[in-house]
Amino acid sequence: MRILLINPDKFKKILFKKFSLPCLGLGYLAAQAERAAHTVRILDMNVESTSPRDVRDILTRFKPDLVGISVSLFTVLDAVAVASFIKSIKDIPIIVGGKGVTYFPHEIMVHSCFDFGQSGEAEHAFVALLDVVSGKTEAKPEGLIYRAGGETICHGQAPLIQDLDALPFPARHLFKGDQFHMMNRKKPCATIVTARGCPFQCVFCDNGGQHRCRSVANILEEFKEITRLGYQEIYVCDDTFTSDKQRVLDLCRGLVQEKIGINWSVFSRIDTIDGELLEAMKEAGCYTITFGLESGSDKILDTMNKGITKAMIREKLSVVKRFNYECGGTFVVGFPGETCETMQETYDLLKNLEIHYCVFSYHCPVPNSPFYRRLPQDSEIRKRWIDLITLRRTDIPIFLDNKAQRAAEMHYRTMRRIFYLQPHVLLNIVRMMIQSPLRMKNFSKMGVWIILSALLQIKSVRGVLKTVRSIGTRPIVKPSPRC
Ligand code: B12
Ligand code: SF4
Repeated sequence: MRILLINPDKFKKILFKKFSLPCLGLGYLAAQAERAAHTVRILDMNVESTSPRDVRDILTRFKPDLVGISVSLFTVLDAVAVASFIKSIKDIPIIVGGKGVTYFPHEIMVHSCFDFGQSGEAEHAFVALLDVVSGKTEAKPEGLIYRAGGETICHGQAPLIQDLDALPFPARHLFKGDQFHMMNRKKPCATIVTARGCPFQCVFCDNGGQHRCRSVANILEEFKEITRLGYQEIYVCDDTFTSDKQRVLDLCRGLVQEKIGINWSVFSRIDTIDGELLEAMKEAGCYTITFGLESGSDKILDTMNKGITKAMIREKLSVVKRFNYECGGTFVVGFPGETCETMQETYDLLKNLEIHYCVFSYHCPVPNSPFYRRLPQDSEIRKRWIDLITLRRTDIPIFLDNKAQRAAEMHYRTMRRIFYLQPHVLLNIVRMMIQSPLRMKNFSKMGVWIILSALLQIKSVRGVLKTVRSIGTRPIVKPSPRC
């Protein structure tokens, strides 16, 4: 069969090349389908310029017998738009998969443009489903979602894949465009997953538990393949790369012995690193580590079940500094239970924090996280997610009321300002830019974009003057509306 796999986004012509990482999930499905002798094309609308006419052209030229669409919790609207457009041109079966389907199998099927859904990690199930659609077999794979007699039927739960080594490597030859992210020194950048799930259980995260690791030999093979394909960097997508120290030490030893010589970046937790590990990773090519720091308040860290403390953050970051890594931290904004005191503790931590960049994200009560699982069945948050998936509303259910939203937004802006307006942070950013022409270009583009979008939001000349004046005079720490 000829299969078109789509990572949906808005229909648009991309004027400036933007950064985005390859969609590994589709790469894995494509590899599995190619192994079963199917022909695959991947359309990543996040990376490729895609107008409706482009989709029409692909349908005419590639002539797919079937379309597979990846639906995250945040892309239902785009997925429905592209699926409906395809259906209006050609009546071919459309299968959806991804987290939006796994968490809301019944709700996603209210959209009649989708013929089948497949929940969970779908490498095996997808190929089995292709056999069902092509009429080779009637045996339905576990996790299949379909309609019969006006009802949506979920055929059990797709099991998690235990033997990750048995999977073919993602079909990277099908990825198009220069794929890279904001912090890359070089491009193109490949992504890799060396383990799925995570051994920890932070309450705001749906990736905790069900941790499965690939063998070191298998990962080394993929590093070699990526280098052979001409990629210049690797972004390791594991949730907590360093959770098994011995595995990482063995991998680093292998990378050095085999002289693979490619730079890579990882996500980690500060309680899983030490000097020995950091030294081995540096020697093996790792140069950026992003840690989930989340908050400067021990009380909030405890409520999050994060298993780290403010003192631990400072102590471990000073060890990281010794090895000269580029180091980032992620923070959660607006976690339930925040008070003026806990926010102030985070502001205090952000001052003189030994890291190069921070990423701040609003707390999002994602389905399947421990936080979400504790909500009552009839909670407003659950209802709002269902409204999002069925497109009765299109706003992501982060805030339930305006007061909480205003407080979180103020907290967000204050954190960003405190961290990024420190001279040593600005100096570090300049150093990071100087190290790489690619970064210089990206950071400048980002700067122009921020200024342009800020200007577009200001409706009058008076507004412009007021904004410019306030940048100079606003106190760095502003009390939130809740205080
Ligand atoms: C790389 C990455 C990105 C890349 C590429 C995204 C992509 N489409 O692959 C970029 C930079 C674009 C990105 C953007 C965002 N990301 Co992101 N990203 C990741 C990361 C690090 C790895 C994803 C990955 O490759 N997983 C491995 C593959 C094998 O798994 P998979 O994609 O789920 O695919 C499997 C199944 O879902 C299924 N499947 C998937 N598609 C399909 C389609 C069909 C037809 C079928 C049958 C099956 C199927 O089968 C696949 C193989 O088993 C994850 C963290 C993680 N470790 O997962 C975060 C993560 C997925 N991202 C996250 C977030 C929040 C975002 C953003 C919202 C960030 C933002 N504020 O903009 C956006 C949203 C983008 C979007 N379109 O949804 C969250 C999602 C939280 C949640 N519960 O939904 C995660 C889990 C990080 C985290 N811990 O918070 N991201
Ligand atoms: S936040 Fe990170 S460490 Fe915590 S459960 Fe999720 S992936 Fe694991």
